Amino acid sequence: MEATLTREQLLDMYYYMKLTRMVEERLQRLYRQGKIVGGLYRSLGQEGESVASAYALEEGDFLAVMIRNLGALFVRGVRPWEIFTQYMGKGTSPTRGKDNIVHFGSVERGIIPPISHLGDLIPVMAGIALASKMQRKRSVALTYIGDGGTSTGAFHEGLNFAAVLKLPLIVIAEDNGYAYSTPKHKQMAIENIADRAIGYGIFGETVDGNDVIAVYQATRRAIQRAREGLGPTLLEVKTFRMRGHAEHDDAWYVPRELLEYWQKRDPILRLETYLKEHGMADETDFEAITRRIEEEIEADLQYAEQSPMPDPRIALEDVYAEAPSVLEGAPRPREHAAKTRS
Ligand SMILES: Cc1ncc(C[n+]2csc(CCOP(=O)(O)OP(=O)(O)O)c2C)c(N)n1
Repeated sequence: MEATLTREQLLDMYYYMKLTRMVEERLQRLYRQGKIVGGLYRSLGQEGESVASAYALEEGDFLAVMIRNLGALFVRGVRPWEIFTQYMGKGTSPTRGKDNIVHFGSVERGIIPPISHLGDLIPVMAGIALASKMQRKRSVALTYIGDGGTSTGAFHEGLNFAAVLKLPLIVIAEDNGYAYSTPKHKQMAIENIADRAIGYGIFGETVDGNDVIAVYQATRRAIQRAREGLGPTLLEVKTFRMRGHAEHDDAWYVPRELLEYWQKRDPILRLETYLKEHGMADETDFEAITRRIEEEIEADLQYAEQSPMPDPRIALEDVYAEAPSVLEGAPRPREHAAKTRS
């Protein structure tokens, strides 16, 4: 690791990685207690790339995450209570219980809400980058895609469009070995996803995704090129998903040796080792950060647990149109259901 980051910045990234891991651990418990609405998708083992790439952004830039980029949201100012309430479908969640997981946006924080369809975020973020260019702003748009997602049509169309118009778009392609249970070699005939950049005439680079300093520096280079008008970057990060696709998947298809190999390259442990070897931090510092996170999580989880489930009437609010007048004075969904049952 070649350092250009200060001790404070490195410890800051450490905090965000640890926060991601500990929040996801709590989510796992909530999932097993049956308190989560829907599935739980963990980023265990790949927290580093999300945190480091988002950390490289500046105010005014735009970010859109996928299910395994919780760390990037935290860097942008999202707090654990927002994640807990989202996953629990509570009325106090950012989407007021209308959606779950990381499917929410926040214009003030430059967060564009994601879409479940793999690949579709690339043209959306190309559009955000186009708007930035047309308004002569310095903003860049950054988003993520898994190795499986890079085989979709939308990914190719979006990236090609961004390439032709030289848009300030940065796509982090995560090679985490598997797209659900499909190993990478069964869905693409190349070793490095970044090689695809050649086909679009854009800059491509592959970095060690579990080395936060390397990811941060590569993202900074991509941002600089984007701001200089040199167009998009396809930045590939090599990492590994240490759990199944979601909590319902026991990942039986992943060989144990592969997990052991990546366990030794855990991004959090690696940063700890780096900081210790360079005399920048010791166990006491790591413990203090962990304690701080524990307290933050406790308070936020308590709030989430005590939050009410959403009022069904809000399903008609914040949609594209006002509720049709025919619904005015109509019985509320629950009253209506009670009436029709009797
Ligand atoms: C177009 C499309 N096809 C299939 C799915 C279902 N699906 C959701 S996640 C996933 C696997 C994604 O693998 P990858 O892109 O490698 O990301 P990872 O989960 O490894 O981070 C699939 C098949 C989807 N959401 N969209």
